Amino acid sequence: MSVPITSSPSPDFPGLVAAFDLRGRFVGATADGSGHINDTYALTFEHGGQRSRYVLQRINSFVFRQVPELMENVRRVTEHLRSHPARRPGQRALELIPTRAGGDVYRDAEENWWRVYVFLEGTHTGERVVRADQAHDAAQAFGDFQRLLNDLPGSRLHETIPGFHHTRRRFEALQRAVAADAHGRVAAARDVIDAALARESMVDVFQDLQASGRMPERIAHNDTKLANVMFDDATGVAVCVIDLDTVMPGLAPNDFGEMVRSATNPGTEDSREIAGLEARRPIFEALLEGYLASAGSFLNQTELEYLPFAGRLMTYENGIRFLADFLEGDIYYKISRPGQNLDRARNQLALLASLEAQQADFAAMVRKLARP
Ligand code: GN1
Ligand code: MG
Repeated sequence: MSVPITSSPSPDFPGLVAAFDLRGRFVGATADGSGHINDTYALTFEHGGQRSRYVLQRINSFVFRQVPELMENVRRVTEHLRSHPARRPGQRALELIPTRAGGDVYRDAEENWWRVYVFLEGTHTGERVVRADQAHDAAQAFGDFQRLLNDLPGSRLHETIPGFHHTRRRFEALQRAVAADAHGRVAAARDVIDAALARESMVDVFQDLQASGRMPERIAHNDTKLANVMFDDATGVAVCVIDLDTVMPGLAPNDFGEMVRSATNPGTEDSREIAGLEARRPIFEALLEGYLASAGSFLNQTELEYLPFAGRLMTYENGIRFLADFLEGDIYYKISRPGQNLDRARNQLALLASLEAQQADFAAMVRKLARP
């Protein structure tokens, strides 16, 4: 089995910078971003007395096995979004800087994959949803993202992680991790494992709906947390969706579900304070209103009906993924302390319980707001 790449102490920035078609004098690099997967740096350049910034990322090739295909997706999607006539005024899209060899991605001598985006000046990301209007605007931006990609020309996008939201496979991976107990951690996680295995009835719902033709395949973002939306510093408006590595064929409700998972949580997914944890109802409502404002025009009846379920499913799926990773020795998600993946799993299962408790209320909200 391959081992995950570990962060090298300091990348060779001058060497990397020279591989890309960047103008001006390289001033410096700083670590940036909060993702669990890739390594991200902000690069500063000076050109004719002006400063410009870029985002340099090392793509985690343990997680993303087919980087050239991933980058082909990113290239097609960003170009389509940037030139789409139906995008909202002020809406922006990521822009790749090509390598000097004319490609989208650079492979260094250690076989690391690197890419560079233009830095979105004058914007910031939100780590956590504080106000309902942020949830509304982020959800509208992700709905717009789906809407504009409905007419992406050409072949089907590559599946950058095959079976990413195939919940049955995630469930089976958890079962294998429990059976193997390779690190002797099952005992410590018993309560969470039991809570996860008890919900097996959730795992086939979306794959069955898709197989029966009721839920169509679309292009989904697949990582729709607030940290992946950039807000304009001056106006506060959500102007750009980022982190396009998992953009691929998928189900629209999963993107809404991932927003519910990440935004209705009153704390972060890392929080150990889960006693009395309650999914925030006003945030769910704001997400729903924002998402329907952009995606309401194309979603079918089944997709609409299953929006609340998608919130529970994504919470569940992330929970069992964190749990399996804990049992397998923390090989997938970055951690900064022992037990963090178990805490994340416990947090997600607590959030799930609260989403379940409010299920009827959320379903009624959808029926009220999603009227044609
Ligand atoms: C990972 O890249 P990042 O940290 O935003 C993960 C998502 C999870 C998320 C949980 C490729 O996202 O699926 O929902 O962590 N991405 C991948 O925070 O596995
Ligand atoms: Mg991501």
